[in-house]
Amino acid sequence: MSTANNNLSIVKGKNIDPNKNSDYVIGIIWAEWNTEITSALKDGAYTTLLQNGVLPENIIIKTVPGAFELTLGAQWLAEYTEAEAVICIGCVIQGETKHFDFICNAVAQGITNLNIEFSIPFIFGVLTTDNLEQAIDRAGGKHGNKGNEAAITVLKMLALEEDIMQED
Ligand code: DLZ
Repeated sequence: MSTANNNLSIVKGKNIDPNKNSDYVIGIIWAEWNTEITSALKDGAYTTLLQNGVLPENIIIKTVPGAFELTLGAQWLAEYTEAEAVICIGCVIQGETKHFDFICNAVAQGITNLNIEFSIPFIFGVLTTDNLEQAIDRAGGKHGNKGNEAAITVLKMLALEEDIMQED
């Protein structure tokens, strides 16, 4: 869990060799809802990929209207582009209706299913918070930037895949 003293942003680069990342093609799909948050997450993911050797021309960035649409958008990136992994970015903020639960469950399950179906990494970079302040804290605030973490996670998963495949 990401806390004030412990978030993945501070282990940036651990176990990652930037020299090996220049060939990866990575998709970023991000939701327009709560744009001020998701845009910061997307920028964090993009910058972290670049800092770790991924080439800008190998990063495919697309938007969907809301978090609910992330699953299909991510699937299309996997199906119709060269993306070998997809970072899914969204922000769902608890409201007064049950929308929150439905959207969070749907996108979490949808992204889980994509990982299994395509056998490539689809990273869950979706904030699910009680309020806007918690989201700001995790989009470049005191709890770091969840977009950075998502980028580190995708690179670690791609490195893991190569590592396991080399053992065959
Ligand atoms: C409808 C809705 C609501 C209430 N809240 C959010 C939210 O906090 N974050 C988000 O990304 N999307 C929200 N949406 C939109 C849904 O994700 C979806 O775009 C619509 O229900 C249309 O399918």
